[in-house]
Amino acid sequence: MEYFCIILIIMLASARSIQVSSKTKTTKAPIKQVLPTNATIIANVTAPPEKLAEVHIDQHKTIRISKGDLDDLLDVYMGRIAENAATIKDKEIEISQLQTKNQTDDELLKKFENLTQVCSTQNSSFTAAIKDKDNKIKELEQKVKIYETRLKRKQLVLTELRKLNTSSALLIDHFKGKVAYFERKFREKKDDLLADWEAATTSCVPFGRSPRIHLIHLPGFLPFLVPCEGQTAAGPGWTSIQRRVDGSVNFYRNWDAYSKGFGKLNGEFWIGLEKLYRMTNSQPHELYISIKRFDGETSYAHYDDFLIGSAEEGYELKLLGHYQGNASDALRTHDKMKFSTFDRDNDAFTHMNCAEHHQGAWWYDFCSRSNLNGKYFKGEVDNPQSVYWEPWYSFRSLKSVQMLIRPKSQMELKDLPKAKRTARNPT
Ligand SMILES: *[C@@H]1O[C@H](CO)[C@@H](O)[C@H](O)[C@H]1NC(C)=O
Ligand SMILES: *[C@@H]1O[C@H](CO)[C@@H](O)[C@H](O)[C@H]1NC(C)=O
Ligand SMILES: *[C@@H]1O[C@H](CO)[C@@H](O)[C@H](O)[C@H]1NC(C)=O
Ligand SMILES: *[C@@H]1O[C@H](CO)[C@@H](O)[C@H](O)[C@H]1NC(C)=O
Ligand SMILES: *[C@@H]1O[C@H](CO)[C@@H](O)[C@H](O)[C@H]1NC(C)=O
Ligand SMILES: *[C@@H]1O[C@H](CO)[C@@H](O)[C@H](O)[C@H]1NC(C)=O
Ligand SMILES: CC(=O)N[C@H]1CO[C@H](CO)[C@@H](O)[C@@H]1O
Repeated sequence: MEYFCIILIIMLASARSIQVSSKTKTTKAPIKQVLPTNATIIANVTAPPEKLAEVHIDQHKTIRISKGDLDDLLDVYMGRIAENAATIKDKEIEISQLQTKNQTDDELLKKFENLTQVCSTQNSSFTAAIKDKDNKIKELEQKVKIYETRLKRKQLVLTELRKLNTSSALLIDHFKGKVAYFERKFREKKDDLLADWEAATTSCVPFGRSPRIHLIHLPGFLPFLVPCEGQTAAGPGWTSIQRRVDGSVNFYRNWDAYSKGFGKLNGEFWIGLEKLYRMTNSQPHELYISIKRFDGETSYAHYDDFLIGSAEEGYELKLLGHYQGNASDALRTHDKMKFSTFDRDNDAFTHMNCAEHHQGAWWYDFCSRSNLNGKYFKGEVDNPQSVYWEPWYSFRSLKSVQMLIRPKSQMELKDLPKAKRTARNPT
């Protein structure tokens, strides 16, 4: 160090043009101001000064330097200078590099800023997107909740339905049972009906004393119901064809009604002329009429033949047979007469409607000695419109009447009353 300082002093003293670049930064600026900062100039320093130099270290010491010494020193010094110049160059490069770096830093900063901006833009867009997604998630969650509630409700409904289903299944079982029951019943009933149908006979004879309503089946004619009568004085196997008991049924009816029949089979009724025609034509029949006054007296009229003509024949009373009884033969005058109603005047009178006159319907001739389809009076009256049997009780109203028929052949076989009658007849 000491040696370097000495060189410096020499240089300053001997040649002012020689520039010295110190390694310290403090000396750099003043040198720069004086000398151009170019290493090439420094190279020119190589030119040695002509005179020798004397260096006074202090008052007592003086160092004499020879030219040769100086040259050596100069060599060393020049080497140092070159080194320094190289260093400076390095520094300059470094600085310019730094400057470029500053520039690149700027760019980087800008880029960073740009990036930041881009990032923040992206961030905000991402944030927005996230918010959107969040909202959508919330929406979905709400929807899920709604669906959950709906599902719960559906499950409840399903449970209810299952319950209902089981109860319906029970009901169905119940109804199946019922259906089976009714099917069985129907089969039984059907069998009954079929049995009835097959057993249906042409008269009440097979039912004997059974006083029930039975089915009668005549060839070529639809089966029909009739009240069988087996418990009167007339004996068993009779078919009731007309009954008057209380006036509950109106008997003042037209031809059609008398043809078809009307009333109630277990009360007052008229069986119908068409049926009478069919029955009495299927086989020979007998007729038994029983009548009763309001005072309780009874009587009967029995005819061993009874045949009614067809509708074309006006349901004519074609056969009446022999009379037998204690009511007297009031029907005889009506033998061979056609039936008459107020709207079908078949009577013997040309200027009189007997049905109208007697308020009934009958085999009227010059009107009538009997009027069993006449007007019913609830008490005894003397009235030609009433239900009367004139030879027995004049035109006085009767309390009850019943007309019965029975196939004759059956009578021969098991007719008990006939035996009695024949026994009683002589008396
Ligand atoms: C330094 O010297 C070189 C040639 O040696 C020259 O090209 C350059 O311009 C000089 N620089 C200055 C600042 O004088
Ligand atoms: C670096 O750049 C900034 C701004 O761009 C500038 O102010 C500064 O002087 C520069 N530094 C150098 C060493 O060039
Ligand atoms: C920032 O980046 C965008 C897109 O990457 C580009 O268009 C724009 O020029 C950039 N700005 C700067 C200052 O680098
Ligand atoms: C992104 O944006 C959100 C909200 O806008 C903000 O809180 C967050 O700091 C931002 N992040 C960055 C890295 O910019
Ligand atoms: C309803 O009941 C029937 C018969 O019991 C059964 O077969 C069916 O699966 C049931 N349905 C439901 C939805 O439970
Ligand atoms: C007619 O005969 C029946 C039966 O024999 C008898 O019950 C009735 O009292 C008799 N009536 C008269 C009026 O003789
Ligand atoms: C390299 C260089 O610049 N050399 C110069 C040194 O100084 C002399 C004069 O003193 C110039 O002639 C050289 O060109």
